[in-house]
Formats: sequence, structure tokens, C-alpha cells
Amino acid sequence: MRFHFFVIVIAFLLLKNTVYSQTVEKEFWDGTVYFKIKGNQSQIPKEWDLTKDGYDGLLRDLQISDLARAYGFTAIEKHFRTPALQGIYKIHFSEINKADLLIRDLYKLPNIVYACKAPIHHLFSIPNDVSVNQWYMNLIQAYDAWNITHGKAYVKVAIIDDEVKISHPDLTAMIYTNTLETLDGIDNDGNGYVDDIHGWDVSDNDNNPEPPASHWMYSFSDQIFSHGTHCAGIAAATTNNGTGIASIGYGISIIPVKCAKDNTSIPLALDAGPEGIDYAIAAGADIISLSWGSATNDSVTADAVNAALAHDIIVVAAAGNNGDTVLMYPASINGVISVGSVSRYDSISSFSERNHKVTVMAPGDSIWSCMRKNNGYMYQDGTSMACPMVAGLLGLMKSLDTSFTTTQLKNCLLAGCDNIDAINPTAVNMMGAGRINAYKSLSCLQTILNESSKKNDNKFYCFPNPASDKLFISYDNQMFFTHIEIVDLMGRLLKTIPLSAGVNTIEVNINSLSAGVYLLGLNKNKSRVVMQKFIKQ
Ligand SMILES: [Ca+2]
Ligand SMILES: [Ca+2]
Ligand SMILES: [Ca+2]
Ligand SMILES: [Ca+2]
Repeated sequence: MRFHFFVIVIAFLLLKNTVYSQTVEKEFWDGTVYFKIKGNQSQIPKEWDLTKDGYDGLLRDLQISDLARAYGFTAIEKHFRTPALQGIYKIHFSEINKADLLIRDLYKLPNIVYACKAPIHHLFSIPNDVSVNQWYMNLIQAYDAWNITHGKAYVKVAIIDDEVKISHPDLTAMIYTNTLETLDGIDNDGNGYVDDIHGWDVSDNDNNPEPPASHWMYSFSDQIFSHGTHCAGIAAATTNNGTGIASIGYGISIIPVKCAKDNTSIPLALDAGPEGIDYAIAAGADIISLSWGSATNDSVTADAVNAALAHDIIVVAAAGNNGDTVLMYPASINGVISVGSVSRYDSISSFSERNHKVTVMAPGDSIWSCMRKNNGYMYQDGTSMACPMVAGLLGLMKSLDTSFTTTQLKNCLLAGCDNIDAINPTAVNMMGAGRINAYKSLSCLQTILNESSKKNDNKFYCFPNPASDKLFISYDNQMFFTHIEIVDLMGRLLKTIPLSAGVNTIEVNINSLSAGVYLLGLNKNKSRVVMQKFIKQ
């Protein structure tokens, strides 16, 4: 019995993040630095997992063989695939007291862009055991919003977190499937990830983002490796299936990205958040949800977030849980939607950060969602919970019509917010646009649709319709549209046709399609501007 008690106390302390295995750094992973070089990317080895020979060769190429000896490098990792991030490497080294010296020496390299420590990104949730149900759906007018639209499966929210239990019965139907990938040990779609059919585990470099039952604390606490599952449920749990919970996203898909190692020394923290963002870019996420952060504005996380923004992805992040005005990152990076938390009475949650970078507030007190244990449900508090609610709402908004730009979606998210200043006089100007209101944000988008509905008449059409083997598509490309996509009614992409400038009619062979109704989407980068239905006979 005594032994048991001892183990549980240790588990509790670890949970509170008061005891780390960290010996040197409090806010950074010991023995880990990132660095980024510019230069000839073709010299970077093609293999993502370097062999021993590749490792030595890489040290020579990077001119860091001397540093490797001096600081006792144990591994050098290169995870990033997005072109803007490909110069980033992660070094693990044994001389853990010398991180600052190593960074100083890395800055002497000829092609260095930056070098920095790897921040511990803490998950912004707090255990909670209150017991009432999904009260927040009323507060944010979700029921009225769902009368306007449900979510569409082709809208994808990436949950970048410690795990996602993709087998949970209230999540599994909503997990995105990479249809270009088959389970055969080969990277079929060439995105750099082998067999990434249902997301990716960037920390352990495998295709299974599920929580690891092997972790020694797994059976001691329901909180361990359950955070991402909870967040995924808030954004996009299966809705109207007669089980568990509803989600604001109501039909959108989840890209699960695991960013904590199965054998992590610090539960409730991430070691590979930026790498997770990199994967979400590769997987074609529309929205990225980041329920974690640090007070450090490190270069790698900023680089990864900016790469996502450059890909026209909406990035949503939790504002932080210290209950003060400190800026946390990635939430406070320019262009990120920073989300604070309110209670059911619209009062700011005591734990929520409040500052001039907060973009919107969302319910984050006593949020009932999925947990990994027994495929059940639990309450959690935190800006961690408020964040995926906003990500899920943006997914619902994007589902209303594919033509919306990210700017229009963000503008209507903010325009729909309810002002809660009167309830929170001490936090005025530190709660962004106010508390989200799903119905008002969707109404805002409807207004835009009504105003623009006539403008695209007669500029994009197809014939004959119905068609049997050939479909002719006419378009006027003064707007620099990039491509046309053929999708089925489930939103699955079947064909991509690149466009050239000018007024054109192109011929498309549709022999491979089975009989049924399809959609033609005219696209500008990631945004579908117009859609047309056609019937294959
Ligand atoms: Ca792949
Ligand atoms: Ca494969
Ligand atoms: Ca795994
Ligand atoms: Ca459900």
C-alpha cells in the first residue's frame, strides 16, 4: 500500500508539471536545439530517417562535425517537408548544460538563419469534474447555426496535440482519410509520410496517432494522453448519431496529428508542435487548432505557423491558462486567432489569459467531450477547450459555401461575436471581438453570399449536362483562377484540372466516373470560388 501511494503522488506531481525530468531548463526541452540554414536544398538527404552513414555525411555537409563531438550529439532530425521549413534541423545532444554555447556556435555557421532552444509547449487544459451537459451550445447559438448549414466532410480541421483516439466511437467516422495512400509501406502520395492514411504521429514518426497504453502513467490518470481526444470531440465529434456528444463542426473532418512521444518524460506537453503544423500543411488542412503554447516566441514555431498562413490555412490557438495578461505563443503570433475562455455566464474564466492579442472568446469552463479511457466522456476546463470550439465553428462556416476566402471567414467570425464587456469591466479591450456566436457568424456569411450570387453568372458553366463521356467546361479567367476540381457529393476530390489565363473552353474526359451527381469547383489556390453541379449519365 505504501508503495502504491508513493507512485500516485509522483504521478500527481508530474501532472501538475511541478516535477520534470528536466534538469537544466524549465521551459525548454533539455539537450535539444533547432537550427535553420539557408542554401542548396538539393544537398539535404532525401531520407527523412538518416542512416549512420547519412548522419556522418550530413554533419560534414552542415559543417558541424566538430560541434557534434564537442557537444555530444546523439541524433540530428530533419522532419520538416514544407519548402519554407526545409532548412530546419533538430539536434539532440548530451552536454545538456551547454545549450547556450551550442547556439552561440551554431550562429557562426556560414548559412545560419537562426538557432534556438526547443520550447516545452504545455497543453492548456485543467482537469474538471463538474457535472452538467453541453450548456455552451445554447450560449453560442449552435442550434440556430445548424439550421443554416451542417459541416461538410471535405472541410478539414487539424488537431495538433498529444494524441487523438481515432477509434473512439464518437470520433472515428469524422477522422479524415487520405484516399491517395494505401497501407503498403510505400509513400503513395509522395508527401513524405509513409502510409499516412488517418493522420500522423510526428513525435514517434509513425502513422498511428492513438494514445499509447504503454506509457507508465497511463493507468494512473485519465488526463494522460487524452487532451487531443477531448479537443477533437469539441471541434468535430460525430453529431446526431445518438451517442455521446454533439460538436459545433457537425460533419467536418478531423486530421489527427500526434506531437508527444509515447515515452515522454513530460506528460501534458508537446515536443514536436512545429513538426505537427508541418504535417497539417502536407495533409491539406483548412484550419489548424493549437491548444498549447509557451511564453517563448521561438523561431521554429513562428516559422511553421507563418508557413501555414502562407498556405491560406486558418490557424487558431489557445490564449493560455495563467489568468494574467502575458502573451503566449503561438496564440500571439500575428495572423493567428487567439482564443480566450468564458464561463456559461459570459464572465471571463479565472484561468484565461486576457491581453490585446486575444481575437475572440469562447466557452472553456466545464466542457464535456470525448476521453480516451473506456471510449468515454469527461469535463475539462481551459483555453485548450475554447480553441477547438472556434476551429470547429470556422469549419462549419467554411462548409456553408466553398467560395469564402479566409479573410471573409475571419471577418464574419469576429463580426458575429457578442460583446461581453459589460460583464467583464476589468478585461475590456483584452477579449478581442467578444464571445463567439455561431448563428450570427453564419448569418454574416449568408449576407455575403446573397450579395455576390449574381456576379458569377454566365462566366463558369459546363455542357452538355447531363454528360456521358465528355464534359466541356467554359470559364473566364480574368480572376487568375488556378484550377478546377471535380468532387463527389461527399466532397471527395476526384480530378484536378489546372487552368490557363483568358476565356477558354476545355474538354474533360469523365469516362472513369460512375453515374451520379458531381460538383465542379472553380478554385483560386485553396479557395473554391464557384461550384456547379453536373450529372454523369
Ligand atoms: Ca504519404
Ligand atoms: Ca502507402
Ligand atoms: Ca504512434
Ligand atoms: Ca455524438
